[in-house]
Amino acid sequence: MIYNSHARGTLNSAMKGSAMASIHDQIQNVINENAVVLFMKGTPQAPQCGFSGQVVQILNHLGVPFKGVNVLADGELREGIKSFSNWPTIPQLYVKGEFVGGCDIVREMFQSGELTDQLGKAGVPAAQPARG
Ligand SMILES: N[C@@H](CCC(=O)N[C@@H](CS)C(=O)NCC(=O)O)C(=O)O
Repeated sequence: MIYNSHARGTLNSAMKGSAMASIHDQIQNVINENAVVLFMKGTPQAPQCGFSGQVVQILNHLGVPFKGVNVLADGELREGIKSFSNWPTIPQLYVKGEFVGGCDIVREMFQSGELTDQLGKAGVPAAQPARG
């Protein structure tokens, strides 16, 4: 009985590990295939959280095409993106496969002009300057 329960626990945790690996693979594929990816709550057209909405507004203001990934559509994705990035919250912005940050970081980088610079260096020119 004790042995069986231990075996079941081991199997469950192995299954959880493999589901997480699969989610991480899916996340890696999305960020490989799209220069700018925003993991967010809701969609770019209808954000379901103010923090996600702010990052959408900034990217739209800069004229940056991006892929929005709605983490509310999938609980495993919502947790998987946190462990993938080692970042506890959503939204999360990726540019050319690199984690940029969440709402606070993106907003600060936008205000300083650093976001436009980083996008330009990554070959994703913004349509409008950050200041002006
Ligand atoms: N200070 C954060 C704000 C984002 C935040 O606090 N997000 C929360 C509430 S939307 C979150 O993702 N919590 C974990 C969860 O909902 O799974 C940032 O700069 O991005």
